[in-house]
Amino acid sequence: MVTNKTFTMIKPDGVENGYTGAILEKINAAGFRIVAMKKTQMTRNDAETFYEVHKNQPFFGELIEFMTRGPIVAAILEKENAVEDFRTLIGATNPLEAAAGTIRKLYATSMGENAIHGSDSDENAVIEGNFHFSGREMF
Ligand code: 3AN
Repeated sequence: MVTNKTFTMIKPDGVENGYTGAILEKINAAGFRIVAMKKTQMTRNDAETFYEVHKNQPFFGELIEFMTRGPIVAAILEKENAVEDFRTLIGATNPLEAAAGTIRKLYATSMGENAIHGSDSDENAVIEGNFHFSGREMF
């Protein structure tokens, strides 16, 4: 099912480094509508649940430490072809491989601390959006 929605988090490094405003401007300029948004901090349990698919990866412990160490900005975004277009806007997981002008090229520091998350499918966008927001927070 194509929902025209995706889910994003500005990760703790992006917030700590003061890039929240600049990243939101790029998201707006690319034509995404902010359906829901909040600044919050994930608990260990939140992060372990959110990233459960990665639990057997060697970087899982590092990922959980990182994602819980400070505030994030979580948002649901809407645009035609949202999931794919947002993945293009943020760039490759490894900022060294991210295309020029992408959010990760501009604001990420490493493969682990890569500034922003974007859902990788319509199905995951719904799961991830529902993880962070209730129906009455989505407009
Ligand atoms: P993406 O966020 O581009 O979809 P995934 O889903 O493969 O990438 O990985 C989820 C998160 O796990 C990444 N955003 C990154 O923070 C972290 N991660 C992925 N690969 C590595 C790695 N080799 N070393 C450290 N952290 C990693």
